[in-house]
Amino acid sequence: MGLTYQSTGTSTTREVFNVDTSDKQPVIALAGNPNTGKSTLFNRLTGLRQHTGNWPGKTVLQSQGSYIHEGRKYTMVDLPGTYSLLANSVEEQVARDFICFAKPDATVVVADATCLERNLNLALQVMEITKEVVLCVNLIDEARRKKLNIDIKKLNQRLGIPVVGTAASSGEGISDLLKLVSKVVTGTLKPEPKAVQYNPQVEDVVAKLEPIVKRVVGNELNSRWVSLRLLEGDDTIIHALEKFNGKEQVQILQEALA
Ligand SMILES: Nc1nc2c(ncn2[C@@H]2O[C@H](COP(=O)(O)OP(=O)(O)O)[C@@H](O)[C@H]2O)c(=O)[nH]1
Ligand SMILES: [Mg+2]
Repeated sequence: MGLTYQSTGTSTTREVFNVDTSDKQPVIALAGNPNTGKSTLFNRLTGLRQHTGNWPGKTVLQSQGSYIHEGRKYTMVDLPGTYSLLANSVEEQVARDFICFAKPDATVVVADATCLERNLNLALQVMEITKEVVLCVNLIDEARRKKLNIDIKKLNQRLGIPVVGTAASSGEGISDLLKLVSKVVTGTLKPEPKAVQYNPQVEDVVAKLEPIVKRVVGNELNSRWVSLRLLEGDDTIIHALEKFNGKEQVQILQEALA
C-alpha cells in the first residue's frame, strides 16, 4: 500500500494499556454511551480475532481485537460504555486515559441515532481531547423505523468531523465507516472538530491558564482540555499526568497554579 501512516501514540504508552502494536498497526478506539452498538460493531469487525482481559490495574473488562481493511491490519479497542469522560467512574477514567495517553490513531464515537442529542455530549468531549474522531451514527435502521431523519451532512458540517450512518447489526454503512477511519489514520482526511465555547468568564480564565499548561504538556495533550479540567478541580487528571508524563512536569504545573 502506498499510503503512509505515522503513529500518533508512542508504543511505550500503548504497552501500558496492553495494546497489541506488534505489527506497528494503527490503533482504533471505540467510544460511546452504553447500548449504542459498540460491541456489535466490534464483534462484526474483529470476529474471532479478539481477546478480553482487564484494563491494567482495574477490574474493568478490556476487549481488543484486530481487523483488516484494504490490506492493512488495525487494532481495535472497545472502550467501556460511558456517558462522559469526566472521570466520575473508573470506566470513564479508563476511557479518558486511553484516549489521552495511548492516543488512538482514530477514535470512533458510536452514537444511537434514536437519541442523538444525549449521545453527542460524549462526542463533543472526545472532540475536545483529540482531532482524530469519526462519528458513527448507529442504529440508523431504528431511527428510520421511528421516522427520524438524521442529516449526516449537516452533522458533519456542524461538528467538523466525518460522520457516517450505520446499522452495526446488519452491516449497513460499515464499509464507509472503515474508509473514513482509514483516511483519518493516514491523514488524507483531517477532521477539524469545532471547539465548544463556554461562557466568557470561563473562556477568560482558560485563556490565562492555557499557556502555562501548554508549557508543561506541550503537544502531548490538548492544553485547552487540560485547562478546563484543572479549572473544574479534576485532580484525577493531575494523577494521570504524573503517571504518564512524570512528576517533575506536574510539579511545575502545580507551582504555576498555586
Ligand atoms: N436495530 C439495530 N440494533 C442494533 C444495532 N447495533 C446494535 N444493535 C442492538 O443493540 C443492542 C446493544 O448493542 P451492544 O453492541 O451490546 O451495545 P454496547 O453496549 O454499545 O456495546 C443489542 O441488542 C444489539 O443487537 C443496529 O445498528 N441496529
Ligand atoms: Mg458493549
